[in-house]
Amino acid sequence: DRLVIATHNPGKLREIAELIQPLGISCVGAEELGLPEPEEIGNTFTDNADLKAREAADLSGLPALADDSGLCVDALHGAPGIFSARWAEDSEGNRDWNRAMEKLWREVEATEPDAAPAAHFVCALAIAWPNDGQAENFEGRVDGTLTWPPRGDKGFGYDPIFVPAGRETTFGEMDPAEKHRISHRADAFRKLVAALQD
Ligand code: ITT
Repeated sequence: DRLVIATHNPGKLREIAELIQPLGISCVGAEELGLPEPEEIGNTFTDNADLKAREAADLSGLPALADDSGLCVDALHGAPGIFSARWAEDSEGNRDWNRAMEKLWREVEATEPDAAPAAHFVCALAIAWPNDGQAENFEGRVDGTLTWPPRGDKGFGYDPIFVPAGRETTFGEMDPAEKHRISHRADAFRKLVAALQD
């Protein structure tokens, strides 16, 4: 049986594929199956992950894994949080990460001019099986600070402005293997793998 990776975000899909690879599970992306992108109407990372996993499982008839994630900034009371992707969208729905990072930094600067602003990434994973109204959830987190200007062209999304705690380089400057040692996504995957082995 194949596992559907219920994401339309290529950066995420690549990371999830790298994290799943050692488990020897064969995967297929939602886009490859022509699955639609569900509207994320939930109020939490977990609700949105559930909704994406359940819809992909029901439509494909295969088990599905979804990831809802985002960057939460303390000085902005947890924003952009579940709206992290939507912050990057223009009125036509096109995403521009440079603009999103700039907008975020401007808002942070307005509240906390010269500190290294505290932030964390969250990753909520959900696995769902077809026509089973529920999903299993695993949540991961990584703490750090924001930096400006952006550094590095690896990773995706907000990686160039996030410095994980205890490091000096941004996620954008790290090789995938290094990011996977500490990332919110890898943290959630460790919990998923531990649960599957029980
Ligand atoms: P899917 O819903 O199709 O999976 P999405 O991009 O819309 O893709 P989310 O709603 O979960 O996914 O948005 C998460 C956003 O948070 C994502 O677009 C990134 O901008 C950001 N994000 C999540 N994990 C990240 C990471 O590891 N590095 C940088 N940014 C990340």
